[in-house]
Amino acid sequence: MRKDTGRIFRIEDYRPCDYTVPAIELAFTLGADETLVTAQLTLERREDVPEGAPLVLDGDELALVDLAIDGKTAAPGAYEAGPQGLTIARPPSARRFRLTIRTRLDPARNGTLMGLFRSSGVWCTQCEPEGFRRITYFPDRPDILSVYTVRIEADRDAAPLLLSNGNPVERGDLEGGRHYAVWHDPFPKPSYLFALVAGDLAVVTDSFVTASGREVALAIHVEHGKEARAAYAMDALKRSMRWDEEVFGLEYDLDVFNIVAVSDFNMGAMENKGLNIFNDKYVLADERTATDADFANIEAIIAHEYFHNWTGNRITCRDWFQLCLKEGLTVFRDHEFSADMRSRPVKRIAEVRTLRAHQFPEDQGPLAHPVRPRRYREINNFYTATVYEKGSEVVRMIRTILGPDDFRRGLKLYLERHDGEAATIEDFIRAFEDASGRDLEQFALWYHQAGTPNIAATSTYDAAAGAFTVEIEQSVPPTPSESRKRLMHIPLAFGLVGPDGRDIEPASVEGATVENGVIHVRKRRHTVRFGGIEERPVLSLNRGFSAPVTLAMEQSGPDLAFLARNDGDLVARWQALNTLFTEALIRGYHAIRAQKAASFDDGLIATAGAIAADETLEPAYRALALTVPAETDIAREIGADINPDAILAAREGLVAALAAGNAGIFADLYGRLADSGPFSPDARSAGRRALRNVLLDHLSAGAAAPERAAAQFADATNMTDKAAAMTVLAHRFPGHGETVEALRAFEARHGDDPLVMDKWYQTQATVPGASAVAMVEALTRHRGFSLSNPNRVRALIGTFSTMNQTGFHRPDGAGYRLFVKTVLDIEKRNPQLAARLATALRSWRSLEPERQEAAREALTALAAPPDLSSDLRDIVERTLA
Ligand code: B3K
Ligand code: ZN
Repeated sequence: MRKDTGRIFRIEDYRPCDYTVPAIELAFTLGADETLVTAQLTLERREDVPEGAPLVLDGDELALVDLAIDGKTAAPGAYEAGPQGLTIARPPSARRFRLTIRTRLDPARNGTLMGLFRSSGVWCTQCEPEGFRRITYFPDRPDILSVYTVRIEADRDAAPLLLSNGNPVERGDLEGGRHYAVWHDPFPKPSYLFALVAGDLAVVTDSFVTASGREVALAIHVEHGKEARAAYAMDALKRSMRWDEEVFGLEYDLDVFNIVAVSDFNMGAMENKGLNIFNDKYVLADERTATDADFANIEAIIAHEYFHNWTGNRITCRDWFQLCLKEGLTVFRDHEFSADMRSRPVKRIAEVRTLRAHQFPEDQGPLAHPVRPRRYREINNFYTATVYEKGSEVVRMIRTILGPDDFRRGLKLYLERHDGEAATIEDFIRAFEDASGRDLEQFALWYHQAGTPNIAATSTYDAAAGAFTVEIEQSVPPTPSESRKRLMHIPLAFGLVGPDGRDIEPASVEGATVENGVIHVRKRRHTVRFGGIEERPVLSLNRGFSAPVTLAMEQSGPDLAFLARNDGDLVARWQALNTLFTEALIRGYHAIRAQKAASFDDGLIATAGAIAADETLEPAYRALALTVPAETDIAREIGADINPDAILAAREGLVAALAAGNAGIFADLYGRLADSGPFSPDARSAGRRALRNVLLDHLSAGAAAPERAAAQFADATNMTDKAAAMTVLAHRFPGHGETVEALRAFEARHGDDPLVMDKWYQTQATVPGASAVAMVEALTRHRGFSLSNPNRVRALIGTFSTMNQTGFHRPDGAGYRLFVKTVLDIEKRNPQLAARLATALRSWRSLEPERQEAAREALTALAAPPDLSSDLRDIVERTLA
């Protein structure tokens, strides 16, 4: 593994490489134990670089076999090669020359899951961001674009399937039961997009005819016997391809498109040119094994990786500081796709929830960084919610500011101008400025400045003057290494909701630029005066979550309840009820901490009941509305001196009050939503199940016995209903006979299906309370548990540490001790996974003092080993700083 060197990479140090690599030929000889790689690089010295400038190539844990320069074996003194790099001090003076590098790899022992590794016997690669240097010596940086030709040779029985990027050119048999295939990718690409897969897999095929009439052969490769479970992914792929043509005018550009599903993968999936590699969790689904959430994730991730073909692959990043250039934009594109495939408001609410749950804590804690960071120690730690999700929000704001037409023109200009190039955020912004004639300089701070801006707003109505005045103030809190912040351009969509529930159009506006229902906040303070307002309106601000900010609005309970029932913007309407829930929970929390009972307002309970019963709202929307903020959401809103036990108690109190106050409505609805007819994963059917399962949880909170959940578990004909019932049993009725039996039956039925069993681990990892630690510890010794399968580790340890607030943050530190031991074990083989897990401690300073001390000890223990990887060292040191 890559040990920490302490080196910091800075954006201002960027300079182009002295040599480019216009072409590379790779030959892989795959063997049971070792793999031999021959790389033939065509190198070209840049015009402005003097003859003989040293050539420095990256490597990571490499073993060189031999090296030839222009076909002649190089003498050992002609170069310096070590595991971490190769330097030729005096390369040939000709502008162009060739290097032939042979390296020997041991994929079976590569636990990092970077470079070439084996997963369930399948050879596969992961090169982003710096994995290619684990295969051969290379200038492994995204601004080096090369044309790849790849020959793969392997045993025919072990690997009937031989895949790489681009189009297939040739294949044939060899002596001794071996065979080979040659692939050529005509599109120059950075090394991080290289991929190879070899193994014995089943295939599902289909085809797609592009808008211009080219036929593309589509294939999804999965483990034998799992072919039927790839049907939904194939359907999602074809819908993605059509959608990108229709919405963005972007067509696929190769003859084939391959997707491979593997079971050991550090991330969701990877967009390698023409050969996407997926965590099988995001490919395989059918009603008996996958939940509706799994189906939705598959649709989104298949689309995301496919969309990268243009935003990421055809136009890539100049350096890794520009990661959001491809990720933020591609997340925005996949969000839009899902919104078109499903329900737009429901999708938007889900995005807001995700952003708040994952990005806000990052932005508000020790790991905060700008959407485009300026420095990093380990780039793998920058595949963050800030780069991805906030990066997407920034693109969305550009559309809000420019309007859809100029936005489309700007994006088209960016794609045309930079096709085949490695670009920067400046290039991206310039395209929108050029297409729209607008100045985005102040707006660009969203890329450069970390931290979640806060908007404070108040409003007053002057009936005599017919004026409604809104006071808005922006502030950006300090973040690590950025103590002083500049004022941002924040687009706030809004509405003035009249007593009849309709928006009032003001006759005049003063105090800020207001365009198309958006207030453009650019100064510290704005006093926006709306004239010609005859009745007192209620302000609906940040509609559609137009800006990723925290909002502190002085709004009365009745006004919020009014918005929750009437706001024409469904996202803002959801927000109003959510704010009411949050405020009630925080009051309950403080009451509990003061040893008093929490009580909940009848009006709020009735509002929630009315929304549950409102048949004009789609079920998926009602499910979101009735979902009480999670413990982590409440903790984030409280902000400091957190006691997770009191949060859990407050939340349980509210859920029980909702159930008690609406028992009739909930039970009736639960009965009427029962599934009838054949299963369909479509959004409408999924929405009905989602609502029914939220109701099951609420009704069970008010029930003395687990009958309803046990019956649903027994009767369920799909995994969504079954897993939901199992979770309600485990969380609300721990230790009950029905719960024990359900967990046993689930394991007996699905014990040999890892993806399904992950749900079983997750359910138990989230059982609230102090006893979870012992249970999770026992599960680490369960025969199905393995530290080398990232999905399993995330299901148990990742879920426990991020979703089980009362168990993980036990005041005696027992949760942390189990966590530290496991993370350090994982670090030895897979540092990237260990570092990702360690971010669970990032909000430790917001805990109450006793837990804070225990967390500090845990972080100190994580930092203690002398030879930590750069991945874990980077996270732990920043978290402790
Ligand atoms: N680009 C990859 C992520 C690579 C992560 C490397 N640690 C998947 C994606 O965002 O589409
Ligand atoms: Zn991506």
